[in-house]
Amino acid sequence: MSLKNMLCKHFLKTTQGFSRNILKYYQIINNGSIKEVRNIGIRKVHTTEKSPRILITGGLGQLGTECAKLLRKHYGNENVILSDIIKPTEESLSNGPFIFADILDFKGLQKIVVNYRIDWLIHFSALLSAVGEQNVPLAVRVNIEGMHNVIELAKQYKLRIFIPSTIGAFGPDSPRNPTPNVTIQRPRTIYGVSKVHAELLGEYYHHRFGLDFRCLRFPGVISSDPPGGGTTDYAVAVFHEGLLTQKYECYLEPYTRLPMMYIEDCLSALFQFLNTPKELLQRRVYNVTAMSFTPEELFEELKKHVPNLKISYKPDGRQYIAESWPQVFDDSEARRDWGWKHKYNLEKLVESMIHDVRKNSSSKRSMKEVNSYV
Ligand code: AKB
Repeated sequence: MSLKNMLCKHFLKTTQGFSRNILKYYQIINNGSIKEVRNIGIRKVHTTEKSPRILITGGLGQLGTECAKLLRKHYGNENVILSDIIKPTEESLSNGPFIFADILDFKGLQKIVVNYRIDWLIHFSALLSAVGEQNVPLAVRVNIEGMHNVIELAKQYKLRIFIPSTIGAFGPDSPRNPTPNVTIQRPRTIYGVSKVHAELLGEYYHHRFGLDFRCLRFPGVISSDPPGGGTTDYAVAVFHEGLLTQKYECYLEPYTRLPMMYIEDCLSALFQFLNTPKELLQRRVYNVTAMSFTPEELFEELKKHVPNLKISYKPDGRQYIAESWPQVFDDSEARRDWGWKHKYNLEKLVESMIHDVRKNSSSKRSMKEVNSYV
């Protein structure tokens, strides 16, 4: 059996345990190219391979805790180390190791990688688009200097490194509907600039030093955990405030179309991509998305469940950011190369969010912050 064939088998083994998604089954054909053969349903499969030890930076942000839960299910609680500089809640401490890690402290990071024998690094630490504009020097430090530290660390210790990018890595000169994987990128926020920088440096380290750098450009991610300082956050805030008070004041215009994705799809993409054999990757940075909608379309869907919901609009600086971003994201390359497939459309997203937010109503304070942009 050729190496490529073995890797593909391993890919199926490791990703089959995940979610009810459908993965594409690939087969290596004679000339060495990879051909999609059929779709398979996913079952739980036990693999005998050693689990990677994974460090998650910025672990207490919107994606970290849920990502850790998912990875711990697959790789064991002790193999996934959540880290941040923020004080953790009881819940964040309950399922596995949590440690202090400052991404601006290179020596401290080295110590963690050595002491915990880290294999993979998932680097979530970043200031998002709206909050980055309010403190550009801090965004430069966290998003750019911090990224320099983790990428150098990954090179030194031969780690697989995942860094999320975003629709915010595009700008007003980019085609907006649809926005392909490779096109003009001239973002106008420091967040976007830092993400293009991460994409390019990661690709460079991959080609120059063989670094296993992987990056997905996410759309707005919608979860019951509050995001912190993004432009797409209205699509989370409306669930919290709408369900609590039956009213919501939106900071974007009703017609502002943006690509979006439910958290489960986001983590599903991340997990599947992290486990894709490198032979299947035609590139190191992929667009992924699930849907696109405007505030008006989201609120109409939500009103089916909350008929008395009152919406008003008061656009602020985030409108300018949103107007420079993709409206529809073309993720056909991810679908073609490693079988990406989303599960949640607008209807399912709204149903799931109502369920999640009702279950977890602890985030009222943070939602106030989401709506206070200067
Ligand atoms: C933001 O709005 O800044 C983020 C993003 C789309 O990257 N949610």
